[in-house]
Amino acid sequence: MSSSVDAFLQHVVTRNPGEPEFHQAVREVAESIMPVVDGIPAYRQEKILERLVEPERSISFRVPWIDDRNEIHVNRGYRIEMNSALGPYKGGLRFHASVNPSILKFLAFEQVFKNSLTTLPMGGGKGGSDFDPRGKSDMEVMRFCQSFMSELFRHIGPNTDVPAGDIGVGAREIGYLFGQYKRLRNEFTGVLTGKGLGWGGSLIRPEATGYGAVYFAQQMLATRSETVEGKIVTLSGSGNVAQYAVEKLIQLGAKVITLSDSDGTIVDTDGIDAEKLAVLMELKNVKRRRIHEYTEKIPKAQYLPKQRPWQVPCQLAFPCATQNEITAEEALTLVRNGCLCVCEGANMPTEPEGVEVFLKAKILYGPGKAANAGGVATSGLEMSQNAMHLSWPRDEVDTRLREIMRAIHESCVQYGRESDFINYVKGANIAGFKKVAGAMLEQGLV
Ligand code: NDP
Ligand code: 2IT
Repeated sequence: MSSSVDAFLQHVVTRNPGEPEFHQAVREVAESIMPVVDGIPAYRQEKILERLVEPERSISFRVPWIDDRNEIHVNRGYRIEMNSALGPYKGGLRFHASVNPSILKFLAFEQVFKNSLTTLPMGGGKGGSDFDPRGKSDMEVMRFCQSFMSELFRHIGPNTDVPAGDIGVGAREIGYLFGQYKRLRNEFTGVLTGKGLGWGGSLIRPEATGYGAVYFAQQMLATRSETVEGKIVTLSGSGNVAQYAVEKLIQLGAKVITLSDSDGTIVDTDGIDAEKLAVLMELKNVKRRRIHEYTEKIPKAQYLPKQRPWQVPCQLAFPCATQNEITAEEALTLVRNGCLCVCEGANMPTEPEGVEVFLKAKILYGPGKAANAGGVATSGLEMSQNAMHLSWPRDEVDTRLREIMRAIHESCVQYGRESDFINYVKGANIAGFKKVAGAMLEQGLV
């Protein structure tokens, strides 16, 4: 690593102690972009890097709520407004027991570059709470969302900051959050994305992250004259991103053989077909149950408690659960088993040493900020439709999503091409950075 990367990281670690995920995300970007920064004096003079790692605004608040037994709970709510050089802050809300400032800052930081890659006018932000939605009733979730929005509403708006879903925040939560915002502000605006289709949501938004990741994999595979068709796929997670990645992979003729949650993995060597996917969706989205129950409906599938899917041999791997879910050892296992493409539906799912393994093996490795940008891109399309007070047909949104993923891939190739392979990490970081940095220079010292 260059001494300027070392020195910069030292600065970031000293200013942000105890935030390992944030340090990890900054390190990866800094390693890619430092040669660019070193080559342009204005970036140094204007302290572009130092400004990029300092959120424009960090909001933290108390979220008290009452459960069904009339017991009071107190959670923490956050919104990190990271960078607005390219547009209003944009990024999801995560409700998960593990949520803390480090995780949200890493996600907000990644979001800045991801949103830049989409070419749509969106800055970067992220928020959420350490509230654990698991096992909560609809009424408890509603009361929590109402309390959360009772503070958040004063910080957001359709031209200021536009939250959306992430882990633990889907259509149900967006509905409750929107209802409370509308009530407090007395206005019906596109302040959140991922809304219901009947009240301002966009067709394809639920599908967009998973579909987009598969479109990105298609682009990567095409550089080696390969396709998705006929490939054996392992995939982690079983939520929004995982479900629609599976749907698209099935449509394209791939054989997906795993799914997981934080308790374990199911392996279905016959392949998950459309019918089994419908079973999974009912299980997860309607009944809100755990993945091991898949084996009750499909007895031939095997459940591996406490295990992740990566020891199961595959040609394509789609991590779609959470950060740091592929270690260096697991990355080595994937490569040794013949995996030719890892496409990240989740944010930062591969540990840095695992990324090294993929880059060294020169497999097709699509980092999250490029590969999963289809979700936020389609949120951007939802914002456009809301601003115009109209809605585009499904095919039109899907065509735009495909084109955005193709263009992101092209940017990665432009900035990531090395003598004998495409380094998508470098490509995504440099392409994302250049646009944000350019806008920051033009907007002066803010
Ligand atoms: P969901 O809440 O719908 O699903 C999350 C899935 O990941 C669940 O299967 C969950 O299992 C699993 N998971 C969550 N936390 C952990 C953990 N600590 N360890 C193991 N498994 C875990 O979320 P999404 O599908 O929306 O998000 C998945 C990933 O995709 C996240 O990294 C998110 O940031 C990223 N992403 C999401 C986008 C979106 O539009 N929704 C856009 C771009 C990226 P369990 O039920 O056991 O917690
Ligand atoms: O990580 C992400 O890009 C998201 N959770 C989606 C954000 C959005 O605003 O749609």
